[in-house]
Amino acid sequence: MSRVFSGVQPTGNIHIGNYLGALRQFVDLQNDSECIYCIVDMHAITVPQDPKELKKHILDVAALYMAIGVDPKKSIVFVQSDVKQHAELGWILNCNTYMGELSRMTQYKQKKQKSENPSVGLFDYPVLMASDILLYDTDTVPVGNDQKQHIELARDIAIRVNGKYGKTFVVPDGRFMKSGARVMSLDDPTSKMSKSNPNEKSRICLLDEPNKVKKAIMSATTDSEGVIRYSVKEKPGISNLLDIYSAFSGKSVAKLVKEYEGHGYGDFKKDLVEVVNQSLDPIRNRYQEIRQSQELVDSLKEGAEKASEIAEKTIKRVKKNMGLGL
Ligand code: AQP
Repeated sequence: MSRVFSGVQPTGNIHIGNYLGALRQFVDLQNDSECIYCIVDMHAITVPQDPKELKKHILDVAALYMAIGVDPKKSIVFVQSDVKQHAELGWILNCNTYMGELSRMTQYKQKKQKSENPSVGLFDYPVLMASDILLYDTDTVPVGNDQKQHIELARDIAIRVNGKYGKTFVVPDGRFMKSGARVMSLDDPTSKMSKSNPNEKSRICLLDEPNKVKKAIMSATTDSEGVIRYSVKEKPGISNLLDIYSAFSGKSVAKLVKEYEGHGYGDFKKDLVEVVNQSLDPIRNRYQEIRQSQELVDSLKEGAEKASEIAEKTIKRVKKNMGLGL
């Protein structure tokens, strides 16, 4: 059985970009793979966090995992900082990664611009991500397109270590969705939808009320041509909405363009509101009950124990191959 690993940061409200790019895959994969899903709180602290908010967001994200259909009986679900081997392997991999490699990471270049005094952790975050993945002998990493460069780095590090010390790590592959791998911002469709955009109308969060979803979609940036056709370059706004519609409805973009021939943006957006709300309804309904339950905390504790067992085996192998410890 192949092994799957992925994680989401507990840094704010999970939006449809996170869902369509990554989370949706988590559910699809758990029937025929051994899945390990993490709430990556140590990644979250690469930028300042309020401790109370962080603690709350950890459980929020865990409850969302379950609400979308991740089943802790089928998959291992846990909080990253509860498994100490992530940090341990992180250090070891730091010593096998080059400054030049990390300096080329586009996400670091973008994020450091938003930070007055970027932390070493922000620079080093892709190495911690490589540790997360390599710790579990992962074959497949379901993520959004924005993580492609980080997956490449994890592969490069694995290949390098295997070359220097003998077979130590499984070399992982990224898994990207055909539709929804890069959902763009509703206010600026040339940049990706993101949790940290100060404009709330730039995104649709999974737990947004139906009316908020409606407002965000109806005010989404389009263009003055008024014709529904797909061209990311010429018409990024309506193309993004077509992608979102396609990802939620399962209809191809070509079919949607045909269906809406002769219709204006208003009709299209109204139908999109319906489609998105219908998909989010069951998630919103399940979420509250799960979030309040003790079972949530219990399954995270159990998940951390199972994850630690696997992680410890990898650490022992790494230390042996590298000549570390007694
Ligand atoms: N816009 C997106 N479209 C498709 N996939 C996306 N992902 C993120 N944004 C989009 C994917 O969601 C997963 C979890 O992401 P994360 O929580 O680790 O952090 P992120 O990529 O930094 O997410 P945000 O929302 O953009 O947060 P900020 O604003 O803090 O930078 C990943 O698999 C990611 O690819």
